[in-house]
Amino acid sequence: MPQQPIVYDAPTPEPRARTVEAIQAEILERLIYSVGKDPIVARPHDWLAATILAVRDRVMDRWMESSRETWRTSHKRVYYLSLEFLIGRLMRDAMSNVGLIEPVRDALKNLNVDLGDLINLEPDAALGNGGLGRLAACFLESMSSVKIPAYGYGIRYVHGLFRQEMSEGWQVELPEEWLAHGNPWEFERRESAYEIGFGGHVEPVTDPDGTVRQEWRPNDHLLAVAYDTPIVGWRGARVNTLRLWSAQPIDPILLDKFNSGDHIGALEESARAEAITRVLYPADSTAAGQELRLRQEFFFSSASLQDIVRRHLQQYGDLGSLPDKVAIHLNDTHPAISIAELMRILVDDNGLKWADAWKLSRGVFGYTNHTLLPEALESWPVALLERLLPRHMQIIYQINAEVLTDARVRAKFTDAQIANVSLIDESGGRRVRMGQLAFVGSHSINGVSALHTELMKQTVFSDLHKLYPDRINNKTNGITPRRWLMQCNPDLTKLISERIGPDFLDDIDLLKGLDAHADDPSFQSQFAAVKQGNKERLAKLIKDRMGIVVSPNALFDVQIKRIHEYKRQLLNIIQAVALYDEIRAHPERDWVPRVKIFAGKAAPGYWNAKLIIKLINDVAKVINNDPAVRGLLKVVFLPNYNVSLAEVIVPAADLSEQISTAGMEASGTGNMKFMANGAITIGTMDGANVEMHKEVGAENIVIFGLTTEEVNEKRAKSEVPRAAIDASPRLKEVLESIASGVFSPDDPHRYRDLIGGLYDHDWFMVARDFDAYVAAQAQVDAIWLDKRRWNAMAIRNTAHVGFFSSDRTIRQYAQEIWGVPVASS
Ligand code: 26V
Repeated sequence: MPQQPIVYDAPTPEPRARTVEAIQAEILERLIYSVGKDPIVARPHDWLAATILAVRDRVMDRWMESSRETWRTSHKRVYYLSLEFLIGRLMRDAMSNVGLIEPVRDALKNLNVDLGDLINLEPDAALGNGGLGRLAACFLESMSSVKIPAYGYGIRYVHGLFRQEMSEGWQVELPEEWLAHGNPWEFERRESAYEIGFGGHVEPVTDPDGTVRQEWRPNDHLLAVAYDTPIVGWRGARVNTLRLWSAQPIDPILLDKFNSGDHIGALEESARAEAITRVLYPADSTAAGQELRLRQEFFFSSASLQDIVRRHLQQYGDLGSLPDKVAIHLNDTHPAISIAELMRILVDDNGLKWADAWKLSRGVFGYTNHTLLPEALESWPVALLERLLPRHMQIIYQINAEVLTDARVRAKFTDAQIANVSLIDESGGRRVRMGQLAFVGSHSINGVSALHTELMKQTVFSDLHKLYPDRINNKTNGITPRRWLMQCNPDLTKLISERIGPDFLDDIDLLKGLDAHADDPSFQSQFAAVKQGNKERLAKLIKDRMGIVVSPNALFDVQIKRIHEYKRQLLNIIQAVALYDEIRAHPERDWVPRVKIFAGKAAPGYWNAKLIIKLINDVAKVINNDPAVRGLLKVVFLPNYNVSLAEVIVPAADLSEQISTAGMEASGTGNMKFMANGAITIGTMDGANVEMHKEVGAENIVIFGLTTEEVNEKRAKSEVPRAAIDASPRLKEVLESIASGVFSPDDPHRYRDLIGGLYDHDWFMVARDFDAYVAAQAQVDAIWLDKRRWNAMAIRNTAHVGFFSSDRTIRQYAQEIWGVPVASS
């Protein structure tokens, strides 16, 4: 039985009025009474805070109603556990989803404040590295939009992803301060605080009935305090909660020490606790294996699990109904320790039998894998887990014993197969493999594109897939069309509405109606005019930030994403150098003017990635200042890539670079954002590009390069790339020029090793895909010169993006993994 009677129909005030006058009055009221500023002296940040508070008020009533409805109806709740939520700005998103942009704009105008200025002032919530974190943010918005009762759980990092600046072309990292002016979106919930333990020992305790329980006695404790942010869906369909945990000491001041005069020592515990949620780890492709990272993972997993179990018991009174009422999703393995923590809560704290607990637990968890890169697969030294989480280590051993027995007895696995499925990696020092833990503890394991899911079955999880063949499934990623089309490209949204009517705003598949207009010259010129306007805006940003003048008439060729060798920014910049050589050698040809635009951050410890940024900047300096180029080619590296910058670049792109080595990009989601905004993709058959090729049709995408099988073959043969280089005089010349210091006269050997790697092993197939890439770029030029063809292709890309809406993805998760009913669109 529920522990407390819950009142569902308590009175609430009337919802806030939405007229311009009411909003204007409230912004003023908030400015004076909540921000504490006289309008005469208020600074832009004060107006921003007041406006956010007024908008937030208009989300509150729906927030409470959403929550009450879930209690009233006993619907199943989804909990999305993610160490990253790369949200970006929230104000425009919230205003747009509840239809407040115009009244707020007018209200502010009456107060002599420009809404656009305020929008640009809001800091990005950059609590994520890249694709995985941004996907979590799109999913939150979609879960609200398709009316799924859901919570996002994560960490309230004081510092999000570092700010990137350039110093003589090198990346430098600076701390990011998104909370410097406070955060009007969040509600601190001091009453929702949980104790989190670390270390100590495990004690067997005999209960009065003679059963023996294991009890974990941690020797180190801290508090997890909840901060809630409302996430409103399209047309206010539902408001869900993003609950981020902040670490705080249990005793903020150690009074003994304080009273004995050791004022600094008295604050030690406070500093130690707060360190856990101070900073986001900035690497997204190498598991750093640091203790603080494991502490972060357990801290947020334990707080979330305690919160979920408390809420469930409060409403339902028993744990047997957990899988019927609760779905917990693990966004990669980062929260995988949750599996052991739930077992501990069920068995040790609540006295369930192991087998019953295991069944409940597996019924609750689902796990998504986001990368197959071996260096990114998390594993923790057994000794570290034993020291930090001794009871969890015991539980992991027990889970492993059962899995291995099953493998040996039922599936007759060989020793090699046993070693593959074991949760313990014995190849080096002994380590716990979090992917294996997440797999065996979940009823569903999914990949993020069709190709990636197949590769999961063939590679890292091949033997686990044999043991449990019905668990792996695919859920191709998606993006929210609200942020990535309607909000970031209002002119295109308006144009589409005028042409096919506004119903696509609620049913994105209706964009297919644009197909019928793709060859219509008048629609083509309107579509191109919108693109031109967006390019002018980006050209201005480039001029303002970099002092580089680019022509909005040139082809905007864009690659924006984390810098990684497998993403092959190197291939792109090498092609730029080849083009530079050609333009100078054949000035008489009909060259298509191009602007190559790059942006992205490198992990601070990833040397080659940082060197690639420097190379792009070195090449840019030479090309942009060479009069022989006559402005036909410009190279721009825009610093500090983030969600807000993407929102300006994506609508202005003509060409979307999705050129990863086949088999290495799990899905990509940037590819989908460009597609929505009418860019043409040049890409390999990798990740979700494969499905884009299918959705948009082969004639509307430019595909090149080795396939996954071909890459594997070449790697297996340890084939040396020298033949490919020798066969391509163009490539040879470019590589020699870069390696010999043509672009780095101040340090001629700077790129010797980077380029040497291409001769040596060329793991990422840069050399072997080069000629195919150049040919594909020539094809792009030819299409560009045929404006009608280009425009038709661009329009068809927008028309066929519907499949890549995260609403579709989320509906599939709901139906096929979480067991949650969803309304169709
Ligand atoms: C791994 C690690 C390793 C430990 C240190 C911190 C850290 C942080 C993140 C990651 C996982 C990164 C995996 C990732 O972002 N994968 C991307 O996921 C996207 C969404 O599914 C997908 O579109 C991209 O192709 C994939 O690279």
